[in-house]
Amino acid sequence: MIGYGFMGAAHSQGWRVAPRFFDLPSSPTMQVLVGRDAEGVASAAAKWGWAESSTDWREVVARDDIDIIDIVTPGESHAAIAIAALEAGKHVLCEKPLANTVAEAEAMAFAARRATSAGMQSMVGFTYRRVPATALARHLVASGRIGTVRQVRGSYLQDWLIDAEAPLTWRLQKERAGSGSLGDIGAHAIDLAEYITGLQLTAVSGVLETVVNERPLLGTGVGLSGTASIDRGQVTVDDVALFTGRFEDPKGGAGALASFEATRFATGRKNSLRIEVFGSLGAVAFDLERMNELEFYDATLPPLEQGFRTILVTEHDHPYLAPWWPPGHMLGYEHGFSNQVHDFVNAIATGEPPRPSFDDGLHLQQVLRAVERSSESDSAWQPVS
Ligand code: SOE
Repeated sequence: MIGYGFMGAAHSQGWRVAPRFFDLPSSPTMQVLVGRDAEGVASAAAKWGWAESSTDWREVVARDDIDIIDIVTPGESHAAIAIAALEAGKHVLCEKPLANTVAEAEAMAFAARRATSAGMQSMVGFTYRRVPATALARHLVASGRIGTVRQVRGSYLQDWLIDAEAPLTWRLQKERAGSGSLGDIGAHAIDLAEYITGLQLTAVSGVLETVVNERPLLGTGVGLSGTASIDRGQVTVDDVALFTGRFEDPKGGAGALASFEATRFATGRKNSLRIEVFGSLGAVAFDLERMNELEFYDATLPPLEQGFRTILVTEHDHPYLAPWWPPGHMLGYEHGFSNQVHDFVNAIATGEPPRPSFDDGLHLQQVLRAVERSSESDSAWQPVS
């Protein structure tokens, strides 16, 4: 695994726990954790259960005893690492969003297509597809229980940047993260809306806004001038992304409209990823802050009985639940990462390319670019291409 930040901790838990709950066709070994700071990565490796640590990802990617490369670094290094790993014959799991630009995503998708033909699997880490309630929502839509999709709402609301003095971390720097709320959390809302509806966005219109334009640099207690001033840096990404989208229409019509919000300034909303899909026969609604529940509305019931009802998605018939707990005992944020390991290791064993693929990641990158282009052109509609 390359990287050892927040996703390093989450993915490590997935690799460590999945083999102990799922009957995997082969059991992954947590061999090497890679990071830039030798001391930091060695202590993380010991803490999370990796056999070795290294500061040289190129050396690790070239090793014959390594089969899988899991990339959990900021977006700036996804392309270099993923392409080198695929060309070295490794299976690759890469965190979202796939890349910082469409050009990088195109190169990664090209390398992945070539590697797939050689039996190497690659997947993008949109783990909210691995939450039982979202997989159930997809099943209900795919089986026609809400009829034709008429309208979709997607939002991802957080509030960790409300404090204007919160430091300038890598997520606030375009050259490191590619974009701000749009690609970091808006990407999840887009991917989940497309996953649940089974439809792809074809055009978008939106606006991006940076609310706080400069922040204290990390770790600056004394300014460069030697005084006790705090060095400050420019925020070069969006804080708020608001956009509408048009879905494809399999029947050749106009396609359903969607509205999306992604923000780190929604005071009080800590991690509220919400998707609502409204259809001709019903609706489904999911909120990550209530991740074991799915709201379902069945408009085919007798009028007196109609109303949103809450499905507690903890039955063993529900996706991913069987290896975990008895009904009603709930799953958490971390289970999505073990469910992801299950899906990826099975894809490697069966040779069946997993979703989301790098091509799915490229499409998503094109949606992000279309929103950026729209915001730069007075919110004019832009095609996703
Ligand atoms: C942002 O704070 C963040 O960590 C995203 O980067 C993750 O993708 C999301 O799952 C949780 O919030």
